[in-house]
Amino acid sequence: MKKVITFGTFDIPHVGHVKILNRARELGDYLIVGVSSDALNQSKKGRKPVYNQQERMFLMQSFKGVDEVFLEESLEEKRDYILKYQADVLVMGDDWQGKFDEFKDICEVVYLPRTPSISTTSVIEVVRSDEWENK
Ligand code: C2G
Repeated sequence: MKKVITFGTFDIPHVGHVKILNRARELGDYLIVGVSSDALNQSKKGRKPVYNQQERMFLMQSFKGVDEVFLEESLEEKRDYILKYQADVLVMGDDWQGKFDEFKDICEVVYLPRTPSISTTSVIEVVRSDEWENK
């Protein structure tokens, strides 16, 4: 069985998230998702996620095609997570292009193109703006 692993915050799940998960799943038979903890997100992006880690893990578990979910507590532990979950492929969006090449000794590393024009930040901005209220 070919296992695929991917990581992310997946806050306010959107089309870009679903697309990368679907494409990741197609690269193997079993998809494992490391969901960034609230603390990791705070240190990485300087803000609290809208949905907390339990909610984000629950949402990811509910996605068709996601077989297993765990909490990613530190960016530095990627190698340990890949080994622990015996992943054959690491998938990340191409905003991370080249950043995880160091793991090519233990798994295949694949960067998939991000879906254009959508992000958690842009959803927050649109909902906050008058533009949305007047739609
Ligand atoms: N993504 C995408 N298209 C978008 C937005 C996001 O393909 N329009 C992908 C990202 O490239 C990433 C995944 O969806 O692979 C999750 O995105 P984020 O929640 O923004 O996660 P990120 O902050 O990139 O966290 O250990 C690494 C981090 O946990 C990755």
